[in-house]
Amino acid sequence: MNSRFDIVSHHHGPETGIEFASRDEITALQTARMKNTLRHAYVNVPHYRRVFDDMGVHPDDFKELADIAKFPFTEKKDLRAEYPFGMFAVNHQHLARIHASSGTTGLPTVVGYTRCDIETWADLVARSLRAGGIRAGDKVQVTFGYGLFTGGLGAHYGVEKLGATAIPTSGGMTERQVQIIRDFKPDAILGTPSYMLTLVDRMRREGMDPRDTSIRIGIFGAEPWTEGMRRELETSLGIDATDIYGLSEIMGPGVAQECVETKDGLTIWEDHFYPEIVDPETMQPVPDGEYGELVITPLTKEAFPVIRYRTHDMTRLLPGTARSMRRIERIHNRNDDMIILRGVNCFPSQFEELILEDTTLRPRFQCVLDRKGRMDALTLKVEAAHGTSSSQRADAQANLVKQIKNRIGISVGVEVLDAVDCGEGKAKRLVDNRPRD
Ligand code: DLL
Repeated sequence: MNSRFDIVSHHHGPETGIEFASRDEITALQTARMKNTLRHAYVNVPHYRRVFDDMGVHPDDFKELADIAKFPFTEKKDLRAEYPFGMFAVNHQHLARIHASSGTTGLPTVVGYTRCDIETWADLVARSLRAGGIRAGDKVQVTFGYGLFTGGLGAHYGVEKLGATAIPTSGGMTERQVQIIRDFKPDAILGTPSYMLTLVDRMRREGMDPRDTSIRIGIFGAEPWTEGMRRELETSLGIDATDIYGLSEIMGPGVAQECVETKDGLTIWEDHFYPEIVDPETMQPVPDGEYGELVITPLTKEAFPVIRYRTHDMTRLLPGTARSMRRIERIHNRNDDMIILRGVNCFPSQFEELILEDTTLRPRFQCVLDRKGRMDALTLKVEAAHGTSSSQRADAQANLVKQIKNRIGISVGVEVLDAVDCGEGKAKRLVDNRPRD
């Protein structure tokens, strides 16, 4: 039976299989797979042959994992330059699927999968969902967007592979989502944390107590969120909430997943991904435990091998706990959505923490950057809780301005509004209206 006890029970039994392999076994597997991947990229992707040759490195120069530092990084702009299919390592007749990442600027990044890549991906998502507490036989509502975004279909195939039942609602149509939660009685729900909050709000507006639903497990990701947001979702829904990470250039969801029995960061599935943390200034690898930018080399990709992909996600590597593979700490920020306001660096997640401290505010917010005269100005637009009076809002506004000044050290404008539109999928936290000069 699927009881909460089941989630932790395997803790007491013998632990077998790759998720519990020894460090030596993992290293040996990574080394062998890295060799193949470097050769595959060099032989089948003209970009990699060119950049390896330019740097004077050859796949044969890779003997042990530390040798990866000799090889070039891959940036999003390298993938864009080969738009749409120039980075694919197989012919089109071997492709089972194409996805593209949500275009932040300019062209989307296009990625491809062979049938075997799709199988691997489904296996890793199934493994992730299981680590998050979902079991075969559970009904799982998938609110990630279906389409070119990897979230919906990636999660969906994993749900089916696990032996669970997919309810593919995709994103949006909030009223209908709530009706489906009520009538189909899902055991688990997958989506972005910000959209889950929208669903909670809608349930309340319809007079439902979100704690009364059938949902036991929530697995959320695709955007940064905080421990405060976890607490809010867990208590308002009465669920266990864990974090799922991934990116389209590497695969999609299921690169790393938090284990429900420990909730202490995300286990990166090291049999398929080799993680490094680099100092974003020097681009040199740093030891485990130190913060920096996550760089990932997938080890088994057929259609779309990428070498040392710069994620721009800031985190650190930690030793394994619930699994023997290493963990990454929850990702709060990207080193490219950092806001620098009058010499002070700050991140949207810092505002979220402060907003969550005020019960008259909802953690639905957006940071708008403008240029006022010669100075940049940041305005935080944040949603008021239902039923707050105008004097409560004025107090919340003044208090937040003060808290941000005292604790983050910058002066910002705050607007407390009835509603803030952060988009339907990933919350869009930063709007940059500054003229480019
Ligand atoms: O967001 C894939 C995904 C779908 C992951 C569903 C998890 C669940 P992209 O659209 O390529 O792919 O965006 C990848 O989103 O580099 C991070 O900056 C951010 N991101 C993804 N998951 C998390 C997370 C998908 N759990 C980019 N925490 C990544 C923080 C996340 N940021």
